[in-house]
Amino acid sequence: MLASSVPRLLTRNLDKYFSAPPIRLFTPRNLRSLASIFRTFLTTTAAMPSSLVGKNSHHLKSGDPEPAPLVPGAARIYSMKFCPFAQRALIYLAKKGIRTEIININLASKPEWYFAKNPKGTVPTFERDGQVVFESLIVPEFLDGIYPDTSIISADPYTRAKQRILVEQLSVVVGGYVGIFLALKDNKSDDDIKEAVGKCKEALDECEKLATYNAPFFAGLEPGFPDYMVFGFFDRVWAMVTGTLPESRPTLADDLKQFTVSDFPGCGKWPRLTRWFQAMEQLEEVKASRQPFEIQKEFLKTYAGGNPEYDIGA
Ligand SMILES: N[C@@H](CCC(=O)N[C@@H](CS)C(=O)NCC(=O)O)C(=O)O
Repeated sequence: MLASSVPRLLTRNLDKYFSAPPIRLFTPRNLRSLASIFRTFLTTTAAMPSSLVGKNSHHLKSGDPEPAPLVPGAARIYSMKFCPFAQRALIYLAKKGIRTEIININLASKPEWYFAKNPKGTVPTFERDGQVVFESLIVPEFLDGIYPDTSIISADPYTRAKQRILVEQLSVVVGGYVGIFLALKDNKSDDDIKEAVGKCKEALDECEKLATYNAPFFAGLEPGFPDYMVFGFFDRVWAMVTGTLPESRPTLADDLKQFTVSDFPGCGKWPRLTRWFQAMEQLEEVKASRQPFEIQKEFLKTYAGGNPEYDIGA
């Protein structure tokens, strides 16, 4: 009885199945959705680090041919592995998940064709669909304009203005680390270097006042434009005062003990900045833009020695 009812049940269900209206896969709506998924796949990726392709590619130099033209919609950034200005754009592109080809440029021997894209010969320069934009504070604005779905710059004029002011104020650290760098490069005396380190500490003191305990980031509870624009500068201070300098001038150990590698710049003197730096280091977009400490440190040494090795660690 039971055995005979099984085939009947099956046939009934099969009948139901075959009498159902056919599933139409290739409707115009489905095709549109598929095209959109495919487009998204081509231009963005969910895993942020992989949206940047060629971060450690060889730096192109004078005499090297220009890379092949881009296909429509594809993005490219001209960069240098250790440039904090280029890092602004890399963090931004990674955060927005824009699949971007990185072409590294040897800044000590620039390829001739590069000046046609950027007459100043600086990095970063962004390129897409024949449009070429340089200057590290203008590139992010352009990126938000052409990829508005992932806009980072605030739409509120007051917030935007305040954040730009913060970027200006925090950029004081550039003078801090460049001062030390130049003193090393010119093989200045320990006293001169101590003075440069003192100025760098003053710059960090100023930045410490700008950070708050209310929020981990300069933009608030979430990282934003000011955080992304200045991280590279602090990253260089970190490599300089906790790596390159102590190794080059062990005699300065006392002057450098406030800085620590593990909690940069150092909780004792700059607790808010330290919290900020540590929060930034955890972000995928920051990881995607960054070079490891050892490599940064070694690069700065070659740079201060007058022979920058851009391909170090590649
Ligand atoms: N104002 C430029 C500065 C960029 C800049 O100075 N980048 C450095 C590398 S970190 C550079 O390209 N230097 C090459 C040169 O000046 O010839 C920007 O914000 O994009």
